[in-house]
Amino acid sequence: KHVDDKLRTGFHFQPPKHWINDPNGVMYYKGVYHLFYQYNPKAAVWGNIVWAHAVSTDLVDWVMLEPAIYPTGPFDENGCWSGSATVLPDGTPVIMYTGIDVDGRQVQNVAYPKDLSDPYLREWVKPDYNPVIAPDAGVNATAFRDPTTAWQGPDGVWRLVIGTKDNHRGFAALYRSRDFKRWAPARRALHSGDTGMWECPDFYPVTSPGVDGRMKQKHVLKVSLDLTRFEYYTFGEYDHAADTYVPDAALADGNDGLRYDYGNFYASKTFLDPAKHRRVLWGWANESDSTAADVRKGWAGVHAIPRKVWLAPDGKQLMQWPVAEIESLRGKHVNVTDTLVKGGGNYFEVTGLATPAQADVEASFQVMDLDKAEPFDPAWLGADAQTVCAARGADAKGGVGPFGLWVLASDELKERTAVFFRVFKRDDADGAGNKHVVLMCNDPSRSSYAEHLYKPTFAGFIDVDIAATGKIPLRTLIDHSVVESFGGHGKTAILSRVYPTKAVGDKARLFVFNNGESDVKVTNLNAYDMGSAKIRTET
Ligand code: DQQ
Repeated sequence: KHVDDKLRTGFHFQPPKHWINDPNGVMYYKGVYHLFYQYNPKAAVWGNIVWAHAVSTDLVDWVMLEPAIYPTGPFDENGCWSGSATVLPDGTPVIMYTGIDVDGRQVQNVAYPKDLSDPYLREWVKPDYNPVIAPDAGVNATAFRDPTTAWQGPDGVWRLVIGTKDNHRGFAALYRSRDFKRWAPARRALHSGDTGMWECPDFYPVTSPGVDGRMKQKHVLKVSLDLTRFEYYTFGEYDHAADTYVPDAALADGNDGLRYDYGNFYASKTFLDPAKHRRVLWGWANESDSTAADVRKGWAGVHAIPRKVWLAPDGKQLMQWPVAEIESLRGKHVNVTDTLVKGGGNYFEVTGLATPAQADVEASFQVMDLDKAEPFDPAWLGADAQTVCAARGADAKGGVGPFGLWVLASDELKERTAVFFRVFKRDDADGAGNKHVVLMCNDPSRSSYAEHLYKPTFAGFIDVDIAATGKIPLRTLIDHSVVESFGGHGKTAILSRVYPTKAVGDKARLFVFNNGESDVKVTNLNAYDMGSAKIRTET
């Protein structure tokens, strides 16, 4: 069947065709990164779910292998859903995933590599004693899935959590085992929230040198909310002996929680990369086009660029940055320095790139007249950034901002996706905290001539003290139908899917715009053509 590749990505992970969703069981084993993912081998819609498998030595180029886990027994006859890998102390990796069993129940199964000397670990064996965790009485058997990577307590006992719900309450259910085979539920869940089902939980330690110079260790708990299709995380203290997790008091659960990404990003999972001593985050970005369009194109779903994740030195949030390896794809480079964009609706083109539809842009914007910032409407206090941005899109003139990039822009500028900032003054300044509110937005409302597209505005606040720094840094990865942006050196991320009809391939253009009253200076902008990742299918 024909695959329409016009808007396929050049360096974001996607299989040659068909449907893909959650990243699964990501791990590093003997020099090779393994990425498994939810995949439909037959069509560009969700269904027939198996664990497809790809390997890489650099997180950029991939060898696509045959699916590793697919239905074989009564314990997964109706699908092999999400799960995680754990590397045991003797070096053996084990996968635990959710099987949909003959009765439609969600059960947890394990699988081990057939041949540890195969560097690609192509074949996986499921022991006959599966499932290893079945939903007990009192557990909702149709909402009991997505086991995390396991960790070992000081007592040598393994622990993991499974996402579940009880009516409207989501839970990270805790299980324990000595041998990875017999698992027992803990009396108390690790955490819960009044949010509906918790899918794809992830629980892991992060360490960072604090501003006081002392190392801080926290544990992060991330969950994916199936009702709203967004993820949030908290971090706090995990007591290894008592198995209790207490999020830091300042952090909210649910809708007001912190997010890895304020855009199209779901079912994510991290893994520890022992080779580079970092934690790497993978997320899935769904299409925002119709199912019929997905089927016509022959493909659906991409993965976000793998991101390094760490705790901010001030201990207030996580930071993320695209793994350094993708910079190996950078080609021709253009630079703009100290260029003023006057207030009142001005813009200029960044010229000289061969492939502005496949590019990596790093820019720093200096606000010339912060006094022009409009007061932050008290009605917006407590509102999420998205509400504010939807009310004040990229074309709504402001005091400081909107300014930023128009990416994937067509010749006559009718198609364009805006990635921008807006700065407001806070009147509630009681001496504490920043005196300004900085908003980062993604406005795709003009991104395409095509009709009937889902074009949500996405936005997040950035915790920067603009009065002190004067500048806002932005990095945007442009990849045909992906616009993935990082504001404030990785404090706020927004991934968006867009479907231009004219700003396609070498027709796409890149601009800097300023629709605010205050002048803005582009102190430095580096834009790079990006090469394409090499994807080879092993036959
Ligand atoms: N996708 C999987 C589930 C998971 C959901 C099924 C999240 O295991 O809860 O494909 O996107």
